[in-house]
Amino acid sequence: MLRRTILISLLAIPFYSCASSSQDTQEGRNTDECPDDDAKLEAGLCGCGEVDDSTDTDEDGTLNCNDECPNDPSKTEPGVCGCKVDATGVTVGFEDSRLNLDTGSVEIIQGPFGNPTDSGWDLKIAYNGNGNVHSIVFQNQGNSLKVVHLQTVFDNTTICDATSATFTTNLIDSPFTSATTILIATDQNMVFKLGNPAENSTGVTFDYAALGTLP
Ligand SMILES: [Ca+2]
Ligand SMILES: [Ca+2]
Repeated sequence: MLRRTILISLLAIPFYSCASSSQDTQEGRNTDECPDDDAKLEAGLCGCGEVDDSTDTDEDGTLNCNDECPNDPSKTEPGVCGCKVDATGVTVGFEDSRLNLDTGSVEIIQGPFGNPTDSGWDLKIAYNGNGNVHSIVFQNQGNSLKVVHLQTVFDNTTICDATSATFTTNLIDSPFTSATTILIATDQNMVFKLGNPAENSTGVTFDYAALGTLP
């Protein structure tokens, strides 16, 4: 009698164990890929903790939710040189407008050029009557702004080009041509790029963008 009782007990242990494991699977606890995301049972397109969205703005084959550079078709992560930045167009009159970069954007200050070392502005477009290209970018030396002219494609110019460039606080008396990308570093070492200039009789339209901070 005692031997039969022991045998029944031994058979009973694995039976209850199997029943418990089967119950977990039926409740889905063993198949939930996102145990910390109440809204999803599987990673899906965008991973746990993210709402699935099939948008791919730059059409590089990597969805926005997985693309650290969603507007740069050449990159999916910023790396050392950063993602491509969106540029803004601005039109500046010769000698009658000054630009302020301090707010991270360009603010046009109408009025006389005044003293090149006045505070409150960062650059102006001077007019050179000689040659086919008349625009010359002068940075405000009084604000310790530094400048460099590069023969790079504006859209492809990154903070890495600024890192390896030789800036000067001197005025560069060279025309702002369509083959030129001008970098200006503020006293806070925030670097802006200017490029794609198009002149008319009263001023120049160009693109600009903030690239980031020099190390
Ligand atoms: Ca993309
Ligand atoms: Ca991308």
